[in-house]
Amino acid sequence: MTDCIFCKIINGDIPSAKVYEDDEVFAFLDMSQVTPGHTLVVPKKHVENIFEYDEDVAVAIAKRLPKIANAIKEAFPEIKGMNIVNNNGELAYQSVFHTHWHLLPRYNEDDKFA
Ligand code: DGP
Repeated sequence: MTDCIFCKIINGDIPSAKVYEDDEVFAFLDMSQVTPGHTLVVPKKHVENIFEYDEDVAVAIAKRLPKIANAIKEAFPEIKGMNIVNNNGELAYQSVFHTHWHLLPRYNEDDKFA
């Protein structure tokens, strides 16, 4: 989709700090870095949110989450846990309408990042 920020990131038209890429999935650091290593995992196919997923998109994301979570944990050895969050629809705080999964690393005393 031409006016989608995340499609532009996937295509390399907007720079990003890439964490992972294969033929179906792209992952990059969220610009807000709620905690260090905060990553967004997105399907390359433009899908607005969970209400539009087909099984291929669901499987593509689900299959990669553990691998990407472990890669982030390796890069940030102080990680002690991780929240995985997916907002769907404006009312649910979705602000970019290309579906994405937030991987939010948790650290001891990470309220200091708030
Ligand atoms: P959500 O509220 O769940 O739709 O989260 C959207 C996230 O996308 C938000 O945490 C900030 C991030 N974001 C928006 N635009 C960009 C961008 O151009 N680059 C990067 N790296 N992140 C972005």
